[in-house]
Amino acid sequence: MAKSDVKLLGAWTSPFVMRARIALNIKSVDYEYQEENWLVSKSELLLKSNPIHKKVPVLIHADNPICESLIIVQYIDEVWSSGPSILPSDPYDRATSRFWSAYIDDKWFPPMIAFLFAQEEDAKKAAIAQMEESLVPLEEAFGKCSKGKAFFGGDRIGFLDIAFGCFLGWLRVIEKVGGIELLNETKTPSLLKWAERFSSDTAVKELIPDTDKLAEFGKALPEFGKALQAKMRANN
Ligand SMILES: N[C@@H](CCC(=O)N[C@@H](CS)C(=O)NCC(=O)O)C(=O)O
Repeated sequence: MAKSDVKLLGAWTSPFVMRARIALNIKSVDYEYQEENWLVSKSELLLKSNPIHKKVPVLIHADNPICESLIIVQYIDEVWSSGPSILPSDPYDRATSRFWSAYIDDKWFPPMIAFLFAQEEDAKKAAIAQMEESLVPLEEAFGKCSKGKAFFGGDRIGFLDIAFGCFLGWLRVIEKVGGIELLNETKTPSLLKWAERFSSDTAVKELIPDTDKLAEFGKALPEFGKALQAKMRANN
């Protein structure tokens, strides 16, 4: 596949974009990468390729846009079947992976983004409590999905590893600025060790942004959240 046939519209701060990039790395796909500054302005190509949500990532393959990170990962897995599989081969394991990936987006991501957008200490505290709560079932799911192996996906990184591991950069920022340990020996010992393994995997390690650089970017988010809320109120 020629490089020009595959293009990814992304943003270095986006965990969702990282999902697509890890999947492309696992399959050794050569691709063109276009960085979008989604906080400030969006390219014509992004608006044309994802007119519904206007969000990154968008994978453009042979001129066809594919949107939504988990759909992109599944697409990559199906199209580049020569590399290692990302989704489990067993239908029940596949269904379980999809269930937990939806759980991550429904239960982990909302308090994570609420913390980053929060302006008040109380809102931050509430978000931390919700993040901690959401990690407990995930620790248990790791035991079941990994079947005693290194990753959710078994011996190597799979769908669920990508779905949750993409958030480790922001998780570390929250741990640092919040002075907390979201992953710890007491409540999430398996996830704590898994996070180390995941972050040092060759398909991943160059993609996780530096914690301080990401934290610096994070400082703009509460202001952005305010503007976003004002825009939503104006539209109602
Ligand atoms: N559910 C989407 C979420 C993607 C998303 O939220 N992308 C953010 C960057 S992290 C974005 O492009 N935001 C632009 C906006 O909200 O206008 C996915 O999984 O791809």
